[in-house]
Amino acid sequence: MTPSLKAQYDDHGYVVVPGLVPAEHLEELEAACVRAIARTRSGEWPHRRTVGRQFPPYGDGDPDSWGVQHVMHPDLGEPAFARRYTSDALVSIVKELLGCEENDLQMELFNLLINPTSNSFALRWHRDDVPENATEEEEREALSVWHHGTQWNTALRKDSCLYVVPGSHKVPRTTEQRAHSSTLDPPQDPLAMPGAVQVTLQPGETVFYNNNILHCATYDANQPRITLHACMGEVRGGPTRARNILQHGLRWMKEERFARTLDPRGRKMLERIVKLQESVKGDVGYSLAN
Ligand SMILES: O=C(O)CCC(=O)C(=O)O
Repeated sequence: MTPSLKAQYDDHGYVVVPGLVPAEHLEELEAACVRAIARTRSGEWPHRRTVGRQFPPYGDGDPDSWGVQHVMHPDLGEPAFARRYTSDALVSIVKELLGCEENDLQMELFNLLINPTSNSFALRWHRDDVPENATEEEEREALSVWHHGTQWNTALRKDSCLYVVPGSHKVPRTTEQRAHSSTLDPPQDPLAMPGAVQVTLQPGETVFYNNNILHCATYDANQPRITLHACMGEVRGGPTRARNILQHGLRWMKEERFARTLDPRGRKMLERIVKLQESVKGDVGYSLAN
C-alpha cells in the first residue's frame, strides 16, 4: 500500500504532489508571474530577493534578483496569486499535511523564485529557523517542536534547484553533515552532503516541505525558473512561527485594501496572521545571518 501523503511528509520531511494547478488557472498564473518578474527585473517592484543576500533582510545592493517577494501585495495588482493561495486544492492538502481544520489556517508568505539573469547564485545548507551554529542539543530541542506550518514550491517551469536531506527535519546533523553546513558559503557540490537528494519538479508539480529540513539551492542564470514559493501555518503554532514568518515584513497585510482583494476564506486566514502580528511586541529579528 502506498503511504499517505501525510505519512511520506512526516517521515521524509517533504513530499511531491502533481496536478495542484488546474489547467484553467495555469494561463492567468503564468501571465501574472511574467508581469511580476518583468517589474522586478526592471527595478519597479522593490520587494525582491537580491543576488548576494541569502536570507532576509535582502536589501537592494544588487540589481539582479532570485526572487519576487509579496506577490499578493495589493500594489502588485495581481489577484491571481491570492486566488491560488486560497484555492480548494491547496487548502485541502495543507489541512491534510498539518492535520488541522480550515479554521486553524493562517495566511503567511507568498513569493516567487526566479532565475537571476547575470549571476548564478546559491544558498548554503540551512534549516530556515535553526541557525547553523546551534549545538547538537539546541538542534535536537528546536526540531522536537512541531512545526505548525508547511512550505511549498510549485514549478511552472521544470525546476531542479532545490536539494534536501530526507529525514533531517527530525534529527540533528551528523558530524559530517555539520562539517558541510557550518560555513556561510554555498556548497560547490550540493550532492557532497551526506544523504542529499536533488528535487526535480516538472511543470505543475509541487513539493511541500518542512522548512527545518536541511536544504540548499542553486540558481543558474541560464536556466529559466518560475516557481511559486509559499507557506501556510496554523494558529496553534502561535509565537513559534512569529520570527520565521514576520521577519519577511508583513505590515502591508494589515491594510484594509489588501483584505478587500481576498475571498471570505482568505479574509479569515488574514485575520489570524494579523492577530499573530499584533500579539508580538518588539522586533522579531531574523532567523539566519547573511
Ligand atoms: O530555492 C529554493 O527552492 C529554496 C529556497 C530556500 O531555501 C529559502 O527560501 O530558504
